[in-house]
Amino acid sequence: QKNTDTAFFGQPRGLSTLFFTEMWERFSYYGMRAILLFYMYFAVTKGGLGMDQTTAASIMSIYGSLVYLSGVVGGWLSDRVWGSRKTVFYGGILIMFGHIALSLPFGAPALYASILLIVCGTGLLKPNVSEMVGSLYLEDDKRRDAGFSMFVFGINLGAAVAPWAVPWAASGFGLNLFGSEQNFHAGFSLAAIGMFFGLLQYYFDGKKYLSKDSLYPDDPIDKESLRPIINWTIIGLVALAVILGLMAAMGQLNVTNVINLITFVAIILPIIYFIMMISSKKVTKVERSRVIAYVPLFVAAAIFWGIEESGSVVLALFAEQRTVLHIGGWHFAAANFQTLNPLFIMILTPFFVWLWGRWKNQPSAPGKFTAGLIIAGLSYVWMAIPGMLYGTDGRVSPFWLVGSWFIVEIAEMLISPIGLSVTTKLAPKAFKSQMMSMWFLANSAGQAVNAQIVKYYSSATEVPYFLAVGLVSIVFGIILFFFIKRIHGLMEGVD
Ligand code: LEU
Repeated sequence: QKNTDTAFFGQPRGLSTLFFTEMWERFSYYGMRAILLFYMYFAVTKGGLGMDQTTAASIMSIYGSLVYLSGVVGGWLSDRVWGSRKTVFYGGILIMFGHIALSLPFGAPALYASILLIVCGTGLLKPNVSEMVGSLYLEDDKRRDAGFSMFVFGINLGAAVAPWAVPWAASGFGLNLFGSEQNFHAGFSLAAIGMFFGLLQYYFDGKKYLSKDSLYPDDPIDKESLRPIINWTIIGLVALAVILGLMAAMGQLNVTNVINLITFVAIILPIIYFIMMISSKKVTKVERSRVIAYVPLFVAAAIFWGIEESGSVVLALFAEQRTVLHIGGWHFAAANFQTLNPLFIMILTPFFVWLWGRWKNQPSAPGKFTAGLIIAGLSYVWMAIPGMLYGTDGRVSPFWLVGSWFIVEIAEMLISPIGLSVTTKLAPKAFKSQMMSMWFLANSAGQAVNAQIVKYYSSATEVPYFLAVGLVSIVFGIILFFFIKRIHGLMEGVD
């Protein structure tokens, strides 16, 4: 049974359940990420783990990559085994325990356990909570787009509040609980509590307001099809164990090599998906053309997300090491800057909704992607300026960061919502949910590349780093420009 009720600001009541679930989940995720980088590389005397900065930066990126890579499995489990309602709930539980692990003083082992739990948990929760938003509406319900906009607002609300709340907890709630030092575990506890609120609300309200359909898989798997999948899973796990075992035997089982391995998987997986879809017999000629059109958009999205997601790594390092944090009587934590990304999204979204609603001959999706890539590149070129003007030894105004985030969020407006909707429209019938996973895989691939390149970032190298990465994005944007018409043609009528 579908909802026609209008109890939540004109939207079905179930939207409020999903809104708050995702708000709290994102609160916990982005709150944790805001302090995690510093927790990893700060000295032990300052409450950190004392890792070297390049390893910490690389872990941040590969972690981000894995979180969206695991959605492939999460989406499948929901479609074929558990149904979305349970899958989301299990995911939330794993995420909460992931944050609890970090709230305990168990150092690096707790860190790796937490990463594992949150990667699995987010893979179960994130794609399926979005999928449930879509299924609140009947096919022709005109409220769907507005519903998604509200949902995305919830995401960013959680993401914007967390970089204030979590560092505040880590610093002792302004009560000087931990002296002048930080207690990162207190911060991670707040993330765990946030996810707990999300779960509580999801469980009780979900029972009342979410449809019974969501309790069952859409396309339940039968015993026969299950067997080969179990076999392949076992083969995969054995292969993984063999690879890790070989690495260990050769004395090569270390963080760097595990990161390299994951980078490889995150890049190869979408390539396999593309080959599979393009060569599948279930895909019609028109659909095949659309998938081919999606390839350059995917690459563009990966480059964009690479820059966007580096905000919690590269720009976070810049905030900590190169920015004046005392302004007037105020002292900011470097982690607070993470609020700027979601804040600008909330500010800019209404303007762009208005713009797309009014602009008659607006550019096609490839056109918007072109502009997005060039603008994202400019947000990096912008960050090269302070180093060029004042050198890289001292500290500069935080407005450089504010400016960079503002610019990159304009790019996000041109790529994120547009990409999401074009992904659904270009999806072949037989690969609907896989295409949705592809959208997250673009982010995952971008962050996997980041895990390799952030190693070259430091204050000393910031100018060439920002220029080089920024130019790659701009140059790719320019190349895309010359193919806009061709790609649009391949899209076969999709705008
Ligand atoms: N900022 C987005 C979120 O957390 C990123 C996603 C679209 C990959 O939801």
